Amino acid sequence: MIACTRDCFDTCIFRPVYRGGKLEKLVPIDEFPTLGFTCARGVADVKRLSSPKRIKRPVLRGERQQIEVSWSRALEELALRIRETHPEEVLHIDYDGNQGLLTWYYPARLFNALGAASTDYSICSAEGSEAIKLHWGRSYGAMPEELGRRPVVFWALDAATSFIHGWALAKRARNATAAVDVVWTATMKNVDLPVLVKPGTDVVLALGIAREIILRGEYDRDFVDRYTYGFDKFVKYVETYTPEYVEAETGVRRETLFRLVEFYLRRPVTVIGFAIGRTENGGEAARAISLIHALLGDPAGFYYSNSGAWGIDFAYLRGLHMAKPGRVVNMGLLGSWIDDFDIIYVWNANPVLTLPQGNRLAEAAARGDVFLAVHTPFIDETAEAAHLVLPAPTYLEKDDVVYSYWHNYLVYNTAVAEPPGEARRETWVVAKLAELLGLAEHPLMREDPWEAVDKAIRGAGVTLKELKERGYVKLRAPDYYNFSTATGKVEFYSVTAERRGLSPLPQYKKPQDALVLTFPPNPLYTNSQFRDIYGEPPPRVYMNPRDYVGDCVVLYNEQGEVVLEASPDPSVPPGVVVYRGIGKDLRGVPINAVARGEPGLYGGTPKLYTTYVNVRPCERSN
Ligand SMILES: Nc1nc2c(c(=O)[nH]1)N[C@H]1C(S)=C(S)[C@@H](COP(=O)(O)OP(=O)(O)OC[C@H]3O[C@@H](n4cnc5c(=O)[nH]c(N)nc54)[C@H](O)[C@@H]3O)O[C@H]1N2
Ligand SMILES: Nc1nc2c(c(=O)[nH]1)N[C@H]1C(S)=C(S)[C@@H](COP(=O)(O)OP(=O)(O)OC[C@H]3O[C@@H](n4cnc5c(=O)[nH]c(N)nc54)[C@H](O)[C@@H]3O)O[C@H]1N2
Ligand code: SF4
Ligand SMILES: [Mo]
Repeated sequence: MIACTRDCFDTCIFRPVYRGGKLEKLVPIDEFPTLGFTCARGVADVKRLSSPKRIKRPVLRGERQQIEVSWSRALEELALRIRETHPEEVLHIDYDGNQGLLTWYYPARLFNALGAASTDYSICSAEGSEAIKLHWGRSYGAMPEELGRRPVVFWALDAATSFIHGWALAKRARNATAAVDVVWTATMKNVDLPVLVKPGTDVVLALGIAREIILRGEYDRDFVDRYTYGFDKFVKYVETYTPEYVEAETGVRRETLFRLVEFYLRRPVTVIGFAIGRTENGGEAARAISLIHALLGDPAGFYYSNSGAWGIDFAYLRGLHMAKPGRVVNMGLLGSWIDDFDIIYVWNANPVLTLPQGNRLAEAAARGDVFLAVHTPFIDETAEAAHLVLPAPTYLEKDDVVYSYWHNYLVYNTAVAEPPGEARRETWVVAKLAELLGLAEHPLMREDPWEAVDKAIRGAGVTLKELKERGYVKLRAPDYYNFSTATGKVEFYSVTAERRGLSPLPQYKKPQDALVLTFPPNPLYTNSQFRDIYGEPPPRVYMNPRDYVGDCVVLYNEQGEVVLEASPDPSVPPGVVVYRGIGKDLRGVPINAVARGEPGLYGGTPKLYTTYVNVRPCERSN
């Protein structure tokens, strides 16, 4: 068996099919929750084994030329530079290009043993997770089966595009569905109750729903009495979130609000999109939405990320029980710290394209201000900018252990193909580097990577041996009644937040009255991957006919500007600009050159999806 390791809710499980001893295709298993189907990317991965973008040998780039070098030469070059640099001026950037425990997590051990700097891993879901924890003491929620059992609200999530198995479960069950979004996405167009909100105002809508449930006396008194703290203060607080105020701020009319309230009284699951944490007031919205389920007495009623539900010890894999990064930098603020580093080592991520102002990383590397090394299976923008490129196997070419942030199946991935050329896996590379840096005897590096995995998954109730024998194991559902907050209860009024100097109740700050650039998902790509198969995402934005100023536009703000084709599109409301995918403008500048990097208050996630921009038509030179 082998599970897709992409940064994706579904973590599809496949059975490999060979022909003449060679991998022919991957067949999605019929069992729950893969259900015998997959996406356009899942089927393309076999083709990518021989993608023209594959890297087969280490490459060293000088000012004028690039040469293929041996692994020993490549790693000696890197080690020499690291030895000459203060550890805090060495930064590693890694994210979820491959979710394997050995591929993503374990290699950080080397850098922690060294005392190097790390990012805060905030780009995707941290804001929502930390926000929800302020009230619940945890951020995990509903098990996958629930999506087939109950009505579902997709809040800030185009599930039809980015979460196809969750979407299929809800639709096949023929239960009622609702969605809350700022754009008429595929999901919005295909649910029973679509609710269009103005960007960054979800917290007002959620508190308005809470007020109405309380007013109607429809909350679960028994649950509130036994398991919650601060209900009275919450009741008082939401008083001002009247239907009139909700309509004025969010644009949601009273009748629609009431329909959504009635929808909630049917005890749906809310799938809270990670996206919410990337918006203005996003952490506040995640807090407020999760509290609707406290009113309903339904502690498994929302789903955000289940990563924390399985008991996998990610910190142990990264060696944080023994060593800490010398410094931690926020992913959204790359522009502000890039000059502080001499060496940046990247794996499992494409920060030049995917981080706000990632273009400045490429610029710093081009100026020679930073030495950039990248370990990746494919040439991407970060590898193009790098001084040292190291070839990695894809997930089909190495054994690993893979978990899902949605479903509770842990998978032992057995390699189904041979790595090309001299591609070497991540654990091998950090072991070699450790030798060259004199860290091979450090206890973190001495522990065999597989032993580390075995220990890290014990909390999930399974041993590596058992997992390997069985291929995959269904993990137990977590305890929904264990609230590790300051009061040990679900905190409507968060003492946990108050003790940290944060607001105990969700706050609302009016978003700017400006055009908002946002990023609904593209079905052909997972973040920046699969462009070698499907080409670049079109350098185009979609705008409401009211905002449309011509077929070529410049979007600009204090970060910079991008030049894009534009199309009028009535499924985009006035005031919103949509770009689908993570790509580049007409000149090849990353779209994220204008992205908002300002971090959220709780988990530091950049407010990328509420990027304020100005627009002007392109100047034609003919
Ligand atoms: N096909 C595909 N699937 C993917 C990915 C991909 O790139 N392509 N990426 C994967 C990754 S890394 C992640 S994190 C998840 C992404 O999943 P999420 O980030 O959870 O959600 P998305 O499906 O990308 O949709 C986000 C939605 O939020 C809406 N939105 C923007 N601003 C606001 C706002 O202020 N309020 C509300 N209510 N909605 C708003 C957008 O219009 C969009 O429809 O998907 C994963 N799956
Ligand atoms: N404009 C805009 N920007 C965004 C977003 C958006 O919606 N719009 N979404 C944001 C979100 S939610 C996320 S999660 C981030 C994602 O940001 P990233 O994690 O940087 O994006 P990916 O494209 O998933 O990662 C891709 C890189 O991982 C590498 N990789 C893949 N498999 C392996 C492997 O087995 N080993 C090694 N060593 N490397 C591997 C590949 O080289 C690939 O280029 O982007 C964020 N940025
Ligand atoms: S990208 Fe997502 S839906 Fe597609 S194969 Fe991978 S896990 Fe499945
Ligand atoms: Mo993400």
